[in-house]
Amino acid sequence: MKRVLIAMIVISLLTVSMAFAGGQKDEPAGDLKIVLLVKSLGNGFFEAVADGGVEAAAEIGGVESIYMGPSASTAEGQIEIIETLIAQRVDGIAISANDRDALIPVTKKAMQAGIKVISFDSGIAVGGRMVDLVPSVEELIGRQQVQLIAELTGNKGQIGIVSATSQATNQNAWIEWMYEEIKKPEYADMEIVEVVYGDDAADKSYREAVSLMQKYPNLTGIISPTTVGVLAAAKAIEDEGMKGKVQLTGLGLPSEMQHYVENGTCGQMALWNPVDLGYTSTFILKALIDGTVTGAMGDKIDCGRMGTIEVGKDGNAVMGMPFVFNAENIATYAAMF
Ligand code: RAM
Repeated sequence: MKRVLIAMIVISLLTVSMAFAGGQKDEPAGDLKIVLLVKSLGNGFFEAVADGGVEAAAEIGGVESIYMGPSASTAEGQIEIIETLIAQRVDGIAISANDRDALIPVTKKAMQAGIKVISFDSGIAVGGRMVDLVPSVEELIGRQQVQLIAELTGNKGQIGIVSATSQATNQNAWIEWMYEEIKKPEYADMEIVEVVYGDDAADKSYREAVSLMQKYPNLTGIISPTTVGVLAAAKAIEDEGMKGKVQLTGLGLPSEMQHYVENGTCGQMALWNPVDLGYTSTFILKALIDGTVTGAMGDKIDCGRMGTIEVGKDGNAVMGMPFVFNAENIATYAAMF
């Protein structure tokens, strides 16, 4: 159903572009067009983000929320879409970036054309966007991942990381903090042996998790800070007969991971609410489009049910704290996202 909706939105956007191309620019202005451009389509996390965009658009009024993304998590795919959006003269774009630097020339071009651009979830570097909305403090997310796996392995053994793409801003930042956290004396018997990249594709993440377990027969745990990766790793652990031997944590979508959290394959994991990310991004773009804020440090943006978000240094804005899910509480959250 969601896919059909996405296809319809894409078609409606194409129609808009054709109308513009046909020289009908003088028609009365319709709803503001706010695009949520995600790393790739087919990811349940981003579909929940899209739900938040639609919710905010309905609440604000006069806003059309448009969900787009390339078929694979590449910067090239996103650049191509942004070029099209510039030609279509949309009003705002919120991007979960596949590369923090590679998108800058095209997002600068978009901003010069009067389009408001923010990054969310996975950031674009300063200069390539007006605000960067992160779900939570990067340091806290990274350190927490190590703490969660340590509780499951008894602070012992070899840990592998199944990440998203090698260029992902968000995963790379969190992994840096994991390496910092693991330096603490309480983790003296625990080491990160390798980071592998599943590219937020289910099949590649699965294969990488299997290879990791084969390469390191004494592996005690996997951290997968991506919703696609952690789901694939859970399947791989069970298929390889490693349940109970290899512990698993990560950043997982409760609706996708409920089964594996309840049966103990993934003892505990964390995440924030992706619906809130799409919702908040839409409110931030609306304020930038209206000109009530510019994304400067100290700007306070009214974000509906999320309250006021304050822009910090370098245009950074932080949404909230991650939740931790375990067998006791996952069912409640699985019904939400
Ligand atoms: C995946 C994506 C996304 C990340 C989540 C945790 O869905 O990589 O960017 O925030 O995992």
